[in-house]
Amino acid sequence: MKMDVLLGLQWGDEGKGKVVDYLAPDYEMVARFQGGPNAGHTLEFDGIKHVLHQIPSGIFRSNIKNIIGNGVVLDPVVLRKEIEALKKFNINFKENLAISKKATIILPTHKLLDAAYEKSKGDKKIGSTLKGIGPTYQDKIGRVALRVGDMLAPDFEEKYNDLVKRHQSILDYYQYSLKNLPALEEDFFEAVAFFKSLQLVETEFEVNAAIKSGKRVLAEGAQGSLLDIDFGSYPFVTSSSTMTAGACTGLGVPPSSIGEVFGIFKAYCTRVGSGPFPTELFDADGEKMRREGNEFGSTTGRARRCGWLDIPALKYSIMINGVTQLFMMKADVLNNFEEIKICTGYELSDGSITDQLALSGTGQELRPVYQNMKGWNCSLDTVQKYDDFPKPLKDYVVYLESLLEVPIRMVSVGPDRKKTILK
Ligand code: 2SA
Ligand code: MG
Repeated sequence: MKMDVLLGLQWGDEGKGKVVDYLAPDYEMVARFQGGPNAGHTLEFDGIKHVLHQIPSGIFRSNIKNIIGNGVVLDPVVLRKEIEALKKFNINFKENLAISKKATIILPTHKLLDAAYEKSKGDKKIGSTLKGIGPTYQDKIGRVALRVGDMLAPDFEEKYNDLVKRHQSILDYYQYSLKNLPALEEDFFEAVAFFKSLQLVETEFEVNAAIKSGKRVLAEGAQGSLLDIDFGSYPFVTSSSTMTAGACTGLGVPPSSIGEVFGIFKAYCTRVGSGPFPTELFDADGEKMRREGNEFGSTTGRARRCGWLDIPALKYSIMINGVTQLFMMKADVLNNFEEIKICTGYELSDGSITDQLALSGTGQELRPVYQNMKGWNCSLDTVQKYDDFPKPLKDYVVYLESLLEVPIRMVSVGPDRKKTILK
């Protein structure tokens, strides 16, 4: 058996949570391999909306083992709050959630550092979620971070104090106030105590054993490929490997064990935070997408930037991830457009046209070249199967498949589990 991987192909918020929830009945294990509390995965069923940050999206199904892998950066305070918020669902966390002892822990000072670094960048700030992601990964690569396994050792507090001392000297340099630290530390140590009641193991053994024994395993990506630390719009990226290869390093699974790669994309584009976005709209159409799509950050509440679908960007993500099946989300957000645009290439400053995405380091401004398509311009409320789709929407799907050269398996026409149309 192989492990399937599910990832966002744009700048995050493609609807990954909904697709994991939809596919979950086919799986016995769902594993997060990167990112941390910066993620916001939204699942909606039985009229209730749930936003998960660090807990894998398989948690609502009692037959699924959920894994937080070594590639994740974990905030104990946020995890505790997430678990407590789900109390009424009677989830057996001790049984159904396993956390890697090799996952890196986010300290309160990592969050302060995140804010200090952003402040120091002025108008060149990344637009970080301020959850401490960048500084924690920095410490991991710098080989000074604390890991989940360290929490179990008798000298944890000593190690904690050593690292905090380092952080304090950096925060002093940035003249960043530490007045909130004692309150944050109180929450942190309470959460550390709570953490010890959870299942903390070497998850690479669990995941590989599951694959070997024929269980179906799904790796759940967070953020999106265009935010990848290597291939995203650097430096306006997150600090982890958000691609298929990241699922290998973030879980300890060999590349030969990867099966299907599910690429999730929205029928248009959004981005939250700073950085290049070639098809961004600053007009009434962009405003309409934001309103209809309720495009506000599910972790920070920030308004998301909106724009037309970008084919070269999607092709790039499909290439670096080896996507085998596509899932198109939020088609219903485009219900009230008479005309829909698709970016098929970029015009460079010398007038030439390219379809190769290069979001950073070229000094080139990418001016999108658009192809216009007729909008379906009607509600999709009564649609129950692909054959019910209005013709312009079918044309949109078929045209995208021809450009992207990967089949679109499913189209989502609303947030609820039921609003999921198989092709
Ligand atoms: P960070 O906090 O260091 O990872 O930020 C670096 C960049 O990555 C972007 N980023 C995201 N973009 C979209 N969605 C994300 N998750 C939340 C959501 C975000 C929110 O689901 O809506 O609520 O604002 C996410 N996480 C990180 C971030 O905007 C920076 O551009
Ligand atoms: Mg999100």
